[in-house]
Amino acid sequence: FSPEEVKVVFVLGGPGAGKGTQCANLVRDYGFRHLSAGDLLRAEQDREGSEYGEMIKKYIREGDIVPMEVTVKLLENAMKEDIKDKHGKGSFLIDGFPRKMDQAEHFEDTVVPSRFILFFDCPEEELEKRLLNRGKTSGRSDDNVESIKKRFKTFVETSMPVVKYFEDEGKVENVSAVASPEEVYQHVKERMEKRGI
Ligand code: UP5
Ligand code: MG
Repeated sequence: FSPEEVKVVFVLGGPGAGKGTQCANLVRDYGFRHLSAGDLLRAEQDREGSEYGEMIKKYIREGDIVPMEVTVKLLENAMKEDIKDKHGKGSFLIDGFPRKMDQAEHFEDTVVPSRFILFFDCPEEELEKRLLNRGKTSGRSDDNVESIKKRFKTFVETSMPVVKYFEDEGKVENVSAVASPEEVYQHVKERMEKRGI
């Protein structure tokens, strides 16, 4: 994809930080297309005939990161599909990706470099409270105490280094996610404007 025509903002933050919630606001107000890597993986897992279904199921329940080839392919296909009728132009919020260093490098080298990273900062106690609450109705196989602990561990050990890497490049907009969704969104909008979106 051409970096002039295709805008990508990575949306990162711990499990339950509010990535999906805030992306919905940005889609409404800025005309982005929202691509959640987790949602794409869950859809692939449930797709009849998928050769990756069982593998994805196992990784998600264990809070592990699915091998990047699968996730990058799903993202790339969704992006291609979206810009097909738009003369190659598009703006994407890539939610929950990249969460491992190899994914970040591979995507920026082979798909398109990101404009910046929107990072939602939230303490674990708050994340756990939100996820357990959502787990009552979400039906997600990873919204239970055991999987949540594993997701936190993966986030700290594997995904935070990615945020650190982008931070060193001056590409991270850090937003505190501990406030009402409306208040958090006010800060998000400020950061979007600051980055000229
Ligand atoms: N909520 C939201 N904002 C709130 C606020 N300000 N105050 C109070 N409550 C708030 O929100 C979570 C819950 O909190 C909701 O109930 C919401 O109403 C409430 P949500 O917006 O859903 O948060 P989000 O950050 O999107 O949480 P999510 O659980 O989706 O984050 P994860 O990063 O854990 O999940 P994801 O779907 O991205 O990934 C799942 C798994 O897929 C990973 O663990 C991994 O196994 C796999 N995966 C890969 O392998 N590779 C990838 O590249 C991506 C995922
Ligand atoms: Mg989400």
